[in-house]
Parts: sequence; C-alpha cells; structure tokens
Amino acid sequence: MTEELTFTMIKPDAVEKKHMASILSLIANAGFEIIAIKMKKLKLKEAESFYGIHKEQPFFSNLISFITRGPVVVAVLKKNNAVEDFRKLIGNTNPEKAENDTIRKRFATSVGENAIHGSDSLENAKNEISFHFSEKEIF
Ligand code: 3AN
Repeated sequence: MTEELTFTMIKPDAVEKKHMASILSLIANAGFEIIAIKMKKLKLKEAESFYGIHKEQPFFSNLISFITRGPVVVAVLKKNNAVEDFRKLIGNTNPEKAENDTIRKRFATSVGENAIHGSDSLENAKNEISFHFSEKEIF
C-alpha cells in the first residue's frame, strides 16, 4: 500500500453542533496524519465551483446554501491507502445506510446535512487539495 493524501471538509452542520474536535480526534485515532488544516466560510462562487459536478442535480441550490451557511473545516490527510480508508471511516452518504462506528453514522442527520466530506478518488483528492490549499500551507 502506498502513502496517499486525501481531502476532507467538516461541514457547517457538524461545526454548528460543536462536533469539530470529536471528528478530528476520530480522524487522528484512525491513523490519519493532519498535514494541513483551516477553518473558513466558503463564498458562494467557491462553493458552486467546488460542487460544480452536481450543478444539474435537483438538490444543488440546497447544497450550496447549506455549505455556505457557516464555517467549515478543510484539511489534508496523509496515510497509506488514505482515499479508500477515509471513505470507509466517514461511511455512506446517507447516514441511515452508514455502517456503525462511521463518522456519518455518529454525527450526520440526513443525506443533505451529512457532517463531513471525503474525496472519492485520488484524482479528486488532488484537485480538492489544490482548490483549498497552496503548497506552502501543506506540511
Ligand atoms: P459524498 O459526499 O458521499 O461523496 P456525493 O459526492 O454524491 O456524496 O454528494 C456530494 C454532496 O451532495 C453530499 N455530501 C450531500 O451533501 C449532497 N447530496 C448528494 N446527494 C444528495 C441528495 N439526494 N439530496 C441532498 N443532498 C445530496
């Protein structure tokens, strides 16, 4: 297994409910090294661009107003097999279908407000990392 980087974002619902520290702790305890992190409020244009792939979806406008309504925490994580292992740690997009002990099972309330994002491929991880971080912000 090779060492990989993945991207995560703790979403406004989880930040509002004060779950940020618990979620970061689960991530660290699962063996991911946090090599970049910041809290920010996404601008409308930024959110539309980040979720551009979902532009035609009926839930797009809800998704954009949700993700811009409060601060998020974006981070870069390093681990062997990081992309796949992190998707396992966060669980299914729908918290009702998420496996026990996953972050979404514990903290998400619906498909729309599902607490956390994790890149779904190595290529998307690379793009999402460079979307939010400059090289000098990654340690
Ligand atoms: P994941 O975040 O698990 O990769 P995606 O990429 O299919 O899921 O969807 C991106 C985000 O869009 C989800 N995290 C969720 O917030 C939102 N979303 C996806 N499907 C729906 C849906 N059917 N209704 C509302 N929001 C959705």
